[in-house]
Amino acid sequence: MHISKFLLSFGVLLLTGESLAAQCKNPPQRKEWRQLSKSERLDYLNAVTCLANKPDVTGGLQNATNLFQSFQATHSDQNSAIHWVGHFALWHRYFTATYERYLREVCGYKGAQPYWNWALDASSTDNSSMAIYETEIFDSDYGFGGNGKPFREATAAENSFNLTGRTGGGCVQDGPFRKGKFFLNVGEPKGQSDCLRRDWIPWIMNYFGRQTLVDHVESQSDYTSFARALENIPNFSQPNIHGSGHFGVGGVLGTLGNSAHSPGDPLFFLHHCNLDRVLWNWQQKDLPARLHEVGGPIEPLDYSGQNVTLDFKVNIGKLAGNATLEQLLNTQGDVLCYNYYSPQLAASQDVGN
Ligand SMILES: *[C@@H]1O[C@H](CO)[C@@H](O)[C@H](O)[C@H]1NC(C)=O
Ligand SMILES: *[C@@H]1O[C@H](CO)[C@@H](O)[C@H](O)[C@H]1NC(C)=O
Ligand SMILES: *[C@@H]1O[C@H](CO)[C@@H](O)[C@H](O)[C@H]1NC(C)=O
Ligand SMILES: *[C@@H]1O[C@H](CO)[C@@H](O)[C@H](O)[C@H]1NC(C)=O
Ligand SMILES: *[C@@H]1O[C@H](CO)[C@@H](O)[C@H](O)[C@H]1NC(C)=O
Ligand SMILES: *[C@@H]1O[C@H](CO)[C@@H](O)[C@H](O)[C@H]1NC(C)=O
Ligand SMILES: [Cu+2]
Repeated sequence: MHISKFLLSFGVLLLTGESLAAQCKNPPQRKEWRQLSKSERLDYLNAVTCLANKPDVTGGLQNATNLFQSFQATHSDQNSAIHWVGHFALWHRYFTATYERYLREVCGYKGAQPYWNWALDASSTDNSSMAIYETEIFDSDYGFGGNGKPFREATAAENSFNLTGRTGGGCVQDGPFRKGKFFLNVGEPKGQSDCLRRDWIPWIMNYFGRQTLVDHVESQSDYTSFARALENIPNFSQPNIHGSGHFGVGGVLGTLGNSAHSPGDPLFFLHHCNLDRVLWNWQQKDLPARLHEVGGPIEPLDYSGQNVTLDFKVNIGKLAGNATLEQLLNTQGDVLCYNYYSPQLAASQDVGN
């Protein structure tokens, strides 16, 4: 504080530009989708549509044609290096926070990245419950639209895990991201695009999205076991909360169920924001120690090999600069700037003011 006053008084603001920008003031307060007013929901949805109308920044990576697709392509490009690794949660934290920053800085969105807390509606007693899909998340006017229609059979090659209980597979037909209005070019031949697809699988949504499973992840005693509980194993023989939104919504033929191209469904960012909140909750249980702890394999599933360390760098391609895991552990540091809204936090801030 003294230093910046000193520099300001000599008029060398330029020199301090970097450190001034590094301060996190008034972090956006992230809320659950249902905590937003209807007009805030529209502001968010309009900002996503705005991103999809801005130019791509990746140089056409994977045939991306707009800024929304720049994110999808960047994830797709790194798919084989960012899952079942120690940096999984923090790579996706950085990715989601950068999306939030672009919504605000490029598209004038004033709010924070919202999250989707599926555990609020997941049934622990009825795998076939459709309650989650009847929430305002999937609203046509103030949400992300519904299932993909019509139902389409999946071939054996498409459904390599033999998942049962699929309900969709076609294009999303309603809402702001419906067929004819929203286009996905990543992974398609140049000049061609696909629609956003969904393929709801109720048992995965309910069984993988349960609060007891969230509690299990948040109760892990160290980062390495947290990371492992979050992703679990890459098949469907055991549940994992990361899989809930991906396969409960994207199933076998839907965009969100495609491990490389999943950020093509705008719901990806609400799902991953919720997983990030789970990490944040876990960190809050033992701050400041958990601002300085990472672990888990550098190579996917390589549990006997090298582990990530605090100075391990991740990159999100052309979207932003590289960052260390230690920088990404702090949501209000020199790289990230956001917070999770809680009534308790708001109350204490009111008292403070
Ligand atoms: C839901 O499905 C899973 C996987 O088949 C099963 O293990 C679990 O017991 C089911 N839960 C309920 C409440 O039926
Ligand atoms: C799916 O079914 C096929 C054909 O029955 C079988 O060969 C394959 O091993 C099954 N895959 C899984 C992951 O169960
Ligand atoms: C991009 O388009 C080209 C030309 O149609 C095609 O050969 C290529 O496979 C596409 N790239 C991806 C990642 O799908
Ligand atoms: C699922 O993965 C686990 C751990 O990698 C493995 O032990 C198990 O056999 C797999 N199950 C199926 C059905 O492939
Ligand atoms: C990586 O971490 C695991 C779990 O803590 C540990 O068992 C393993 O020895 C570590 N690997 C190396 C090379 O240190
Ligand atoms: C960021 O990391 C990537 C991948 O390791 C590397 O190719 C690139 O040069 C780095 N960029 C900067 C600015 O350090
Ligand atoms: Cu991912």
